[in-house]
Amino acid sequence: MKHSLLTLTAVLLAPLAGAGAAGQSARKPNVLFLFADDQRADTIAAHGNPHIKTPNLDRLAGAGFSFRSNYCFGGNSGAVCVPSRAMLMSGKTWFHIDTVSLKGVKLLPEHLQESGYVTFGTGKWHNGEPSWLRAFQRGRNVFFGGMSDHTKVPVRDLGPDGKLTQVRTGEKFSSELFADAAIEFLRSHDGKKPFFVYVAFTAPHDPRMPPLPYREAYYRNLPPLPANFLPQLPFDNGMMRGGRDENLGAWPRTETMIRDQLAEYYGLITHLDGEVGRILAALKETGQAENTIIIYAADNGLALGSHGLLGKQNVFEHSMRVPLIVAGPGIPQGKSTQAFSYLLDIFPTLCDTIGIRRPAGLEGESLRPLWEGKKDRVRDSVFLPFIQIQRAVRDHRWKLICYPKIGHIQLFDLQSDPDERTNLVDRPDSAEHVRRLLKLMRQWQAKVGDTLKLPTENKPPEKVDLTGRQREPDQWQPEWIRKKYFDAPQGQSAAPPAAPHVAGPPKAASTPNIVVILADDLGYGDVQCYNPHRGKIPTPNMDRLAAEGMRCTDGHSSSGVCSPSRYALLTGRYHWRTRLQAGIVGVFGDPLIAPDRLTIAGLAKQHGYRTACIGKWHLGRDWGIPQEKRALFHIGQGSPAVTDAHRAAWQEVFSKPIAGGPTARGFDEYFGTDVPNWPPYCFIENDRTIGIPSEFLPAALLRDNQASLQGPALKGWKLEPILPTLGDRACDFIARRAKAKQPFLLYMPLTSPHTPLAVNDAWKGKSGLGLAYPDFLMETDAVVGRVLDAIEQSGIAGNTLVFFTSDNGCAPYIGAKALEAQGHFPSGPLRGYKGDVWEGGHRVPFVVRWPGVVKPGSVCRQLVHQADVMATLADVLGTKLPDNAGEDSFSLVPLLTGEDRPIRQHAVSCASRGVAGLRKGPWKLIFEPDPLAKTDVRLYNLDDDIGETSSVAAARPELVAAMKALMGHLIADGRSTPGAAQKNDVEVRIHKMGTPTPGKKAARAKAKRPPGK
Ligand SMILES: [Ca+2]
Ligand SMILES: [Ca+2]
Repeated sequence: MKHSLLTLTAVLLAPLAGAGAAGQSARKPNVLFLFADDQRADTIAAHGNPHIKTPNLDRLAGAGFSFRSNYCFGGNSGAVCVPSRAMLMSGKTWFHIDTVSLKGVKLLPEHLQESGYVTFGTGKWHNGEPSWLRAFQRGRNVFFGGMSDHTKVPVRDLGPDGKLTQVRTGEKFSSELFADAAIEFLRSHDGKKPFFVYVAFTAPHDPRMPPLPYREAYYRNLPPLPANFLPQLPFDNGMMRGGRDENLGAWPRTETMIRDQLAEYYGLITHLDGEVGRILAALKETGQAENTIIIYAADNGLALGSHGLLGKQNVFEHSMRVPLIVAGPGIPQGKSTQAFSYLLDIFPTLCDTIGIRRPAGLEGESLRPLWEGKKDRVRDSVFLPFIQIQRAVRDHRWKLICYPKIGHIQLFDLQSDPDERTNLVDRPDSAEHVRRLLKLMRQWQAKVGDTLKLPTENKPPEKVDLTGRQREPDQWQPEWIRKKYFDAPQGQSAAPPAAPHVAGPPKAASTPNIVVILADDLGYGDVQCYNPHRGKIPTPNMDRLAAEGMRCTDGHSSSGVCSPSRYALLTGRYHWRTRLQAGIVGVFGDPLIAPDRLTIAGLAKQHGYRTACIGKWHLGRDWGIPQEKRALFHIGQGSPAVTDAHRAAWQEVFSKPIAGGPTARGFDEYFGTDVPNWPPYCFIENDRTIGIPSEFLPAALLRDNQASLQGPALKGWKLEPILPTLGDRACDFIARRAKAKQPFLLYMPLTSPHTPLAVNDAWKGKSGLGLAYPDFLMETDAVVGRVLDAIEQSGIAGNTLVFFTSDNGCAPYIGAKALEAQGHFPSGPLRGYKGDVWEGGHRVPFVVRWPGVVKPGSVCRQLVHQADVMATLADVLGTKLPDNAGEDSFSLVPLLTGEDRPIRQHAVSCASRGVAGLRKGPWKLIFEPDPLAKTDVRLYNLDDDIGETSSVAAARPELVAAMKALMGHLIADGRSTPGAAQKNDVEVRIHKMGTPTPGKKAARAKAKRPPGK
C-alpha cells in the first residue's frame, strides 16, 4: 500500500518536475542560506528594535518563522567565528570536531551534494580551503579568513579546473561583492538540480566602515546606549588581557564613543539588509522563490558597549544570541518562537525539511516540529561553553555564568532582568537556583564531554580598571577609524565626521539671562516659519527669533492643555506623575506644584538669579476660600445680581495674601492674571489682587470666545488691556534688571492667542481673514517683538538665552475650520488640535536663541520636550540636578552647541483627557484602542506618516510590546532620566485611560468639564 502510494505520487509529480534522475531531485526545494557575521540578535527592526532600519529582513521575518531564542554554542577560540561556523557546517559541538580544519567530518553542503544538490558558495570561509573545496562545487568571490577592509576584500573563485584562482582584490564593498556573486548564480542556474547557495557576508563584522550615507543616517539619529551599558567590565572574564575586539575603543567606554560605534554598526547592517533585498529580488525574478527555503542567521553576537565590552568573547546574551529566520514552502508566515535553538540545529532541520537522511552523530535537533506546531520546545535549557574561561547555562527564567579561572559566579533572573545587569548570586534565596543550575550545567558537560572544573561558590572578583591602556589598530582599520578611535586622547572619541559643530560649548557655569516666552494655544502651523506654505498669518517677530536661533521641529509640550504642560515646563517632570491625570487645574484650584518641588525659577535663584513670572499662571493657588463659601466664587454662566453675601466673601478672601502661587514656587516677583477667561477678573501682583473684585462681568463678555466663566470681577474690568499690560510689565522688568549686575530669569506665559480673543483696536481686521483669532495672533506676535526689542535695547541680547514655545496646539473652537477654508492650517501638517493626543495637540513651535552658542537659522529635528528646559538650565549653570528634581528632563545643550544626535530616546505627551502618547524614535504609541484594526493601541511611524493616518499596531506586535514595557518602566521608575528611582504622587493611569471601562463615559465627561473640586 505504502509503496503504491509513493509510486502514484512520483508519477503525478513527474511531468511538473521534468524527466529522469534530475527531475527526481528537482522536486526538493532549493536552499538559500544568508549568513551574517557578528550580528546581534536585537538588530532587526521587525524583532523589536525601533532604532535600526532593516526593511528587507523585516519583510523576510513577515514571510517566515523567527527563532527568537537562538544561540551559538559557545566556542573554543577568541575568534568565535571559527568554531561557530564549524558547528553550523558539521551539526556538532566544538568538543567533537577539529574546528580549524573540519577534517574528517561530513559537512552540510557535502551531505546535500550527495542528495542531488548543486552547491554554490560565496563570501567568508574561516575553516580552511580543503574543507571549502569539499563543500562546494561552484564558487565565486570567496574570502578565506576572518576579516578584511570591506572595500578591499581578497577574494578567489573556483576555477573550471576545480582549483581556486589566485587571490584578487574585490572592487566593491564586501556585501555587494557577495550579493553580486549570489545573484549571478541564481540567474544562471539551469534548474536541473536543486541548489544550496551559501552567502556568508563579512558584515557587520568590523572594521565598522559602512559606506558614508549609511553611517551619516545614523549619526543624525544616534542609536541609544544599550540598557546594560557600562564604562568597563569591572572584573577579568578571561579576555581582558588581549583580544582585538575589545581594543576597538578606549577604556572607560564613553556614551559618545559607543553610540558612534553603534551608528557605524547599524549602518553596516542596514547596508547589508539592502544587499539581502537584492538577492531576494533576484530569487523572485528568476521564478525560484516559491520552491526555495531561505535561511537568515549570523555566527555570533557582539557586545558593543553592553557590560563595558566591545567584543563577542563572552557568554552574555548579547554575544551568544543570534538571529535565525527560516522562510519557504510549508513554513508559517510572520510567526516566531521563544523555544531554545542553536545554529547547529540547522543541519538536522534541513535534512528533516527536505526529506533526506541525517548523518549519524549530529548533535542538534530538527526545528521543523516547532514551526509545524507539533512541539513547543526541542530542549529545556541552553549551555554556552566558551574556551576554558566561561560557562553559562540558562533555562526559561534563570541564567548562571561561571568564570572558573577566578571562581566567580553570576546569577541572573532573565525574566525581570533580560539585560543581565543584576547579579543575584549572593542573595540568600538564590542558593537553591545556583545549586540547581550548577547541576544542570554538569549534566550538559557530561553530555558533550566537557571536563572543565566548575566553581561551587562565588568568589568576589578582583576589580580591574583598564583606563588608559595602550591600544594599537590592526591593519584592516581604515584611516578615519584609526583617527577617530585610536588617535583621540584616551577615554575620548573624536566627533563623528558628519556631525556639524558650529560653536564651542558654553563655558562651564555660564550665567546668561534666561527668558522663557510661553504662548497659549498657539498651533504648530500658526507660526509662519513652521508652516510657510499653509500658514496665512504673518508672524514676523516669531520668525525673526527663529532666524536668529534654532527652530526645533519635533518639540513637545507634556499635554494638549494648559496646566499639565506648564507643570512639566517649570519642573522638568511629567505632569502625570501628579494628581493631574487628566484635565486642568480647576477654577480656584489648589496648587499643582508641591511646595518642596524645584522649579526652573527655584534653580535659578539658587544660582543668584532674580526671577520673575509675568503672565498666566494656571497652576493653582491656596486661595483661602472657605468651603461653605465656594459657591459665591465660582458662579458659572450668566450675569446674576451681586449680593451682599458675594461682596462680603470676596472682600474677606481678596483682602488677604493668596498663598501657594508663583512667589511661593521660586519666583521673586509675579504679575498677571491667573487665568484670563476665568475669575477672579483682576490682575494679581505677587500674592495680592490689584483691587478687590466687587461685580460680575457684563453678559456681553461671556460670549464669542471672550471670558468663559462668570465670577468675581473688578468694576469695569476689560479684557483687551491684559495682553499689552503683560508686554509693558515684561519690558519694564527687562530694562530694570539689565542695569543690575545680577542675572535674571523671566518666565512669560502669555495669555494669548488663547481666549478671551480680546483684540485691541489697532489689530482689528489686520489679518484680513475676518476672524478675531488671526488678528489676535498678530497682536501676540507684536508683543513677542516688543519683548525681544527690550532685550536688544537693554544691551543684553548677546548674553540672554531665549526660549519661545506654546503650551499646546491651536484650539479648534477659535474658528479653525473657517481658517482652513481660507488656506490657513493652524496645525500645519499635523493631525488634531488642542486637547488631542495627536501631534496637533502637543507638537508646538519651539525656538531657542542664544547668540554665540546657537547657530543662527539652524533647524533641529531631534525629539525635544518642554520638560527639557530644567536640565538645560542646570547644564548651563554647570550644576547637577538632585535625584528628586527634573526627573523627566534632558539637557538641550548638546543640540544648542551644534551636535545633531538624540538627547532623549522617548517622550510622553498626553491628551487633555489623559490618554498617553509615547514617542520612541520615530514611533508613537497611543494608548487607546483602534476599533477598526481591533488593536488595543495605535502605532504610527511619524517619519513616514506625520499625519498619523494609518496605525501599524497590528503589523508590529513586538514593537508594541516593547513600547508598552517602556511605558511601564517610565511610570514605575518615577523618572525617565538616569538617577535614583522616585515615587509618583498617585497611581498613574494615563496608559489605561483609553481602555473602555464601565465608568469611562462618566470619567470623560468629568475630564471635559473644567474640574472643580
Ligand atoms: Ca563572527
Ligand atoms: Ca493652553
